[in-house]
Amino acid sequence: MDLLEQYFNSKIAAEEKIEAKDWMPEEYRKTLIRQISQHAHSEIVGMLPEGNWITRAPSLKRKSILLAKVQDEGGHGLYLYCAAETLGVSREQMIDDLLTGKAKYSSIFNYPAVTWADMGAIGWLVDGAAIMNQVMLCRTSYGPYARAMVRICKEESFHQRQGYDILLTLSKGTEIQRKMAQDAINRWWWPSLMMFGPSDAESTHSNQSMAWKIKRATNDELRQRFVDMSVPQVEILGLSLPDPKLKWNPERKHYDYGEINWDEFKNIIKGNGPCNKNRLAARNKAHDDGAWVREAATAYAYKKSSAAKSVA
Ligand code: FAQ
Repeated sequence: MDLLEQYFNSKIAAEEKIEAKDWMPEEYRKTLIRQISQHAHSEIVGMLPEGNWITRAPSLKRKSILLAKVQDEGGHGLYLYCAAETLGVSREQMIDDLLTGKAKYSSIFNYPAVTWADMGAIGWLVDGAAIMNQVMLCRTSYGPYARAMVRICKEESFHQRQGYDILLTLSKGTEIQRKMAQDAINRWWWPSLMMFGPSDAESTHSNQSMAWKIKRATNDELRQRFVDMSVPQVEILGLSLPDPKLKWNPERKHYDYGEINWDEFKNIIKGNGPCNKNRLAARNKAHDDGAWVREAATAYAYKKSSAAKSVA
């Protein structure tokens, strides 16, 4: 092991952050580019299921809250693309990988949001799962990623509360509203558990990412924490989680839960989920429709820099 690698390892061991200009192993760089860009893509594609409901929100107040939430997700995507750029990958390359279907994004965003109650379930469960995963990332070893996560987590907490508030309102409403809330929870619960990734035994990257302190907890540990957190919350709603095997285990001091449908997860990751094609088509259309904005901004920047040069 050469001196540079020894120094890198000693920084990781001492809980010091690795910064953009520091030497790092090529595999560490590649792992971060993969994870951060997938994370950024998830935020951007994640705007679509909720964005679809902005025009149909049931009141002006709900509409403004949802609009702010969806904008926040766009902002998260942009911080994360910036964090990934510090590792030497270009924004164009990352976007191209997303638009051509080469890059992954979170499986969860390939499910449809079919009723207003889904806005509640997404906020409560999807943002809740995202926070569970992202709180540990505030302590990730790469400085720019860790710092981006601090702000993102603060915003995600508001997102989770707004989702829970939607479900709480529906749960106190008419019988039809309660049913709508329960139906949304039934549809989003299992896909939310899949967000944490494959089981530890199946996870390709966990061991190395834990050793480098990119990940600070394993997929199964985070999934268990999420289950344990969700059970008392669903009880307050007076609703239930769709898992007959969910049961407190006094020895483990955790809830046991049923088997995740990993075939469904793998199928979605391969691009065959209910909305994969639709999501990519929407992102490609937005990219094409926005071409004139990018061209105008580039032309303006060029004009400004040539004007500055001629003055000089
Ligand atoms: N979906 O070895 P592992 C949000 C892939 S943000 C699709 O365990 P790793 C906010 C994985 O990439 C949600 N693919 O991988 C919001 C790998 O494939 P590869 C996103 C998945 O990286 C809310 C392969 O399986 N959050 O929701 C998934 O160590 C509401 C093997 O897996 C982040 O991205 C999946 N669920 O652990 C926005 C957080 N799981 O790359 C809008 C940062 C795994 O070898 C509305 N990411 N894969 O081809 C992470 O913490 C990690 O990357 C994990 C996966 C935990 C997701």
